[in-house]
Amino acid sequence: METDVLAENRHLADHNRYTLRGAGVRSVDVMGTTGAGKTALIIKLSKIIMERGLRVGVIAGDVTGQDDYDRFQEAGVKAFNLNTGKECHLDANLVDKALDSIDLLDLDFLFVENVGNLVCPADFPLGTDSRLVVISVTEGDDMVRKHPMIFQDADIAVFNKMDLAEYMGVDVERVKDDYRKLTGGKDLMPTSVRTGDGIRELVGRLLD
Ligand SMILES: Nc1nc2c(ncn2[C@@H]2O[C@H](COP(=O)(O)OP(=O)(O)OP(=O)(O)O)[C@@H](O)[C@H]2O)c(=O)[nH]1
Ligand SMILES: [Mg+2]
Repeated sequence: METDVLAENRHLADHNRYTLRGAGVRSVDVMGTTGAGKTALIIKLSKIIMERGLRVGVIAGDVTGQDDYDRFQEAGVKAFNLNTGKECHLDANLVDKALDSIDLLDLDFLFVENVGNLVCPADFPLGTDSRLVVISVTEGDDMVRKHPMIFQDADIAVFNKMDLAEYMGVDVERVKDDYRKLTGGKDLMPTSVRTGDGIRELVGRLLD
């Protein structure tokens, strides 16, 4: 039963990938802990990407409500609201339906903000070109050790709220080291949406 659901999701993810690439839209699934700064980070990245002349859109995924959708719209980022009802993750079927109502020829880059947690989204690829996972120093320094699956699956991992690291007493090097060991040498990307540190490097990774 579970295998069927995951296989069906993978099939629909392939379909979404085909749709997005066919329309010339680059896309990234933004996963991460609740409150790690996914919305704030996407707004910051979108502004820089838009300054470079690309047209950006965001699917704002949440269990319920439109708080993040409103924030994107207020920040001038074209957004589409997507509620899961009670599920703790987006899936390829929900994204497929959302893509039906989006004029993809009007976009060059699409962010998909997933529901905030490090467990459920891991098993459900959406068909985006890449997957990004965001954690922040306010969750402590053991997130990579506790949730290896999502970090193994993601292409890029971001450690946000670096401006607060000192106050939180977080051992940043330990987290970087955990991630390096888990992924066979990949570098965790430290960022601060507040100060802007690490943001341009991240844009570079997303657009390269
Ligand atoms: N100090 C500091 N605060 C940040 C940073 N990034 C985000 N925040 C704040 O953290 C809070 C949560 O940020 P959001 O962008 O809503 O986080 P989120 O991951 O989208 O949260 P959910 O969608 O609810 O899972 C907000 O008050 C942000 O202003 C940062 O780099 N430094
Ligand atoms: Mg959010």
